[in-house]
Amino acid sequence: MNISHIVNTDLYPFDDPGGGTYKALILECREQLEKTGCCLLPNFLNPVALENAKQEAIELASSGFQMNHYFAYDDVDDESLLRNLQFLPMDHPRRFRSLTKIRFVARDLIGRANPIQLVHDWPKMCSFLQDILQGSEIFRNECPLSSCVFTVAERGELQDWHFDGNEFIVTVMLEDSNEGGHFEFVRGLRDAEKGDNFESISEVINGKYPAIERPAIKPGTLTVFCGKYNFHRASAVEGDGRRIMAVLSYETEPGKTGTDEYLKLFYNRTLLDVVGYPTPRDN
Ligand SMILES: O=C(O)CCC(=O)C(=O)O
Ligand SMILES: [Fe+2]
Repeated sequence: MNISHIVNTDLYPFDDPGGGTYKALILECREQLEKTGCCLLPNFLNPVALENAKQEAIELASSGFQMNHYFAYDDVDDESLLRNLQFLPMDHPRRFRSLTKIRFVARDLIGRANPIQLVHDWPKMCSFLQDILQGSEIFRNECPLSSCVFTVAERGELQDWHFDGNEFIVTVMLEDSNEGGHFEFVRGLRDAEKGDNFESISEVINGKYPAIERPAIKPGTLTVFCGKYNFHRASAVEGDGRRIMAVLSYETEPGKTGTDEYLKLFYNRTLLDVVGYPTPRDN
């Protein structure tokens, strides 16, 4: 399958950066990111590509790694003496444990022809991301396990409130759970200089924050989200539906892969477990 069969290039002509449609798209995406930290590209995948990508994700779901882990919401090592958690009030958000209970299908399990793999590796994705984020150069994450994965959540499964380590994340919704399984976020609760807004974070965690954003994300939609400073979660799936997301990673430096510690946690494997990686050289 060629990329023009996979991506709706009429709506999203990433291969025509000089054209009016592309220029208008970039302005629109920048505006969305500026306003909300999140930008949605509905119908990004063509229907056949969406169906193919989803079918493979469904077939692979049971081979994925079932994660069931509580994180600190800011993902800082709990045991670190520097955190002095014992001196914090019992209801302080630093004591909150954010549950990730979801299945992760690593990239090396996914067929090379899967539309999502082709989208991840499409060089125009990097130029598009660079154009909308207007920062440094963007590179693909090169990890054979974590650069491009599926997450699968069934009833009661979620990725609770957190901030990401990475500046931004790219997702493509493959299947919508119908009930629950919402992507939700709140802007601006973390500031690079001022730190975290503990009061509002507490409200969010306790279900008391009045203005949580919950964009309607339909299957086939590509989302770019700046998760480093915007508090977010994928809420618990309810009912019999299933939520399947493709998660695509990009970086501001070339050649990045997941660390062994991170890969072990999310995939129960490390780079040493990937057959043929790194590609053997002749000498
Ligand atoms: O599944 C989603 O919608 C969000 C995923 C997410 O927050 C993450 O992978 O860090
Ligand atoms: Fe996240």
